[in-house]
Amino acid sequence: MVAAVLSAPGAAGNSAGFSDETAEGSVGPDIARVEVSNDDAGNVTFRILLANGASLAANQGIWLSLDTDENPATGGYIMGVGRGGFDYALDTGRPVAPRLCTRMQEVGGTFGGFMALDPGSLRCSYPAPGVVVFQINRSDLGASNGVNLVAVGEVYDAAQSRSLFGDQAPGCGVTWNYKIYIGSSPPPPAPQPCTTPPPPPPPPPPPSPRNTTIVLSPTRTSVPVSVPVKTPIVDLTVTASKPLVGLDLVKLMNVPAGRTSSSSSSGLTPALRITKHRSARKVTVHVTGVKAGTLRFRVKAKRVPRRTGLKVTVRQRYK
Ligand SMILES: [Ca+2]
Ligand SMILES: [Ca+2]
Repeated sequence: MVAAVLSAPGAAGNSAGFSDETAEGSVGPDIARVEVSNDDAGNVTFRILLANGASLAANQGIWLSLDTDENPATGGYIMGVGRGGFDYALDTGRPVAPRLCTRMQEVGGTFGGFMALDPGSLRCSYPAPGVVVFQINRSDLGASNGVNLVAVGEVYDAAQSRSLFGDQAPGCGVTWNYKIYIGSSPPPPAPQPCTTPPPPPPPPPPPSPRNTTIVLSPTRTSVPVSVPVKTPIVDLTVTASKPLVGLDLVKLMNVPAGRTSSSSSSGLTPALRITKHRSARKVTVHVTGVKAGTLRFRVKAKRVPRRTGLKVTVRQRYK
């Protein structure tokens, strides 16, 4: 049961060959291989090769079960062949000369089974010893684009009214699949099921807080500070080592990257929104609408009795 794709890249239509074990011990003809091909007109040829080139005996035939919509959930199950889902069957027919062949369609009803149809484009032939050929246009197989298939060896009873199924190729309840390609290349793949687009990548982690230490003194009660910023939200915290009267953070401006002027703060930071809380030991300023660049401000106090260290913490956030 080895499948081998025989089609060359770019060749019109498609072709494939499937090999079956031989001498499995079944009654009737022993199928060794099934070769399938189709042309661009949709004519599909099934070549059933019998083991050792043996020709069909007068009481033997070949039955080909076809799941022509490649859907095991539709169609019928017959006499233990495969796992069902067969929509059509091709049969060599009764051993008359010349042999006829029959196109059958699965029918439901009380007993299920297959009903003979007008053969349509079906032709069968026996071009060499041990070779049975069915040819049929896909239009007579439900406009099939591909088939799951099982070939079965048959033995007719003496009255030629019933047949006994023997060798199945492939056996074990499985099927072979053949794609009917029209044109030089396979059809485009079926649309992929809807998938949720991947979430956008998270923003880069904000820089860790930057600390700056400044010193105020009785003779220097106001100190300029400039810190680089990258995020739209910045929390500035000024913490004094000792309480200071009038401790404040003032003249805050945002100089976007590429702008060097600090002579006028009015035009530089039109979207800046500031919330400030003050105490004698600490000033916190929450700033939003910050553009990447620099934040400049002054830390001051009204009265600085003696040299006092202050820690300026800059915490940057995206939200
Ligand atoms: Ca076999
Ligand atoms: Ca089916």
